[in-house]
Amino acid sequence: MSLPAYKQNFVKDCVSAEALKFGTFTLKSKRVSPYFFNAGLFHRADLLRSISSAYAHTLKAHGDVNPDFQWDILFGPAYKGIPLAAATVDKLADLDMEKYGKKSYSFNRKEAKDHGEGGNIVGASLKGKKVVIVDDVITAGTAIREAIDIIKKEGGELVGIIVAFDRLEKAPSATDDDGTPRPSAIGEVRKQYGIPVLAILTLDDVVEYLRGLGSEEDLKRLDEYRAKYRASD
Ligand code: OMP
Repeated sequence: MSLPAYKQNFVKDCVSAEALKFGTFTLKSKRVSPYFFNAGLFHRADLLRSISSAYAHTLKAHGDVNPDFQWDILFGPAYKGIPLAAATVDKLADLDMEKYGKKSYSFNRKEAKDHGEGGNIVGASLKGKKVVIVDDVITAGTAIREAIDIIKKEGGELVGIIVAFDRLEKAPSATDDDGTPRPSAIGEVRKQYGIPVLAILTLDDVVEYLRGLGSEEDLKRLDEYRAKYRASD
């Protein structure tokens, strides 16, 4: 099975920008990973276009086969999510102006503002609106749960989440190495909120892309890591 063109383009750009690196990396969870995805490197104009159009294609592809997936606002949690949400609504409008031209973006302030227009949200008000969160990576789920709380507090309805990369690994815990199957933080969020959590790329996509292209050694280490930490859903 080959990857759709938008995934192939994105994974190529990830590798050339070194946003996807192979080696030895210690994660926030203290796991030692043979690869790391760093969405912060997509700051150059051509790369911002690449990641935002990949988010846009992923959202559109999901919406095309799930007509019930209706939303009003892309919410980019401060700070990393801010440019991603803004650039992605722009790309969606390029893909289909009629369908997406009136969609909005918004984001939270990290510091509450008590003068001028006040409020903690910049961009579209979330009140009574259907909201999709745009984020980079979810590993333990700490950051995404903060964003979910903000949306609830502002009176929005969370209808979906999109991330750039799904590592497909079980949520970190003290019993990490005992071989017990556990869901990923993404799987837990899907179940708890009953919403789709979409990803442009997953670890499986990367392994598929690298077969025949990447180094045998990188692939072997990825396979071993995948087998050890693979989430049960
Ligand atoms: P949590 O879901 O709160 O653990 O947040 C995910 C965080 O994991 C990101 O914000 C990064 O700091 C970090 N991360 C990556 O960005 N890329 C990876 O490939 C792996 C991690 C990680 O440390 O797990």
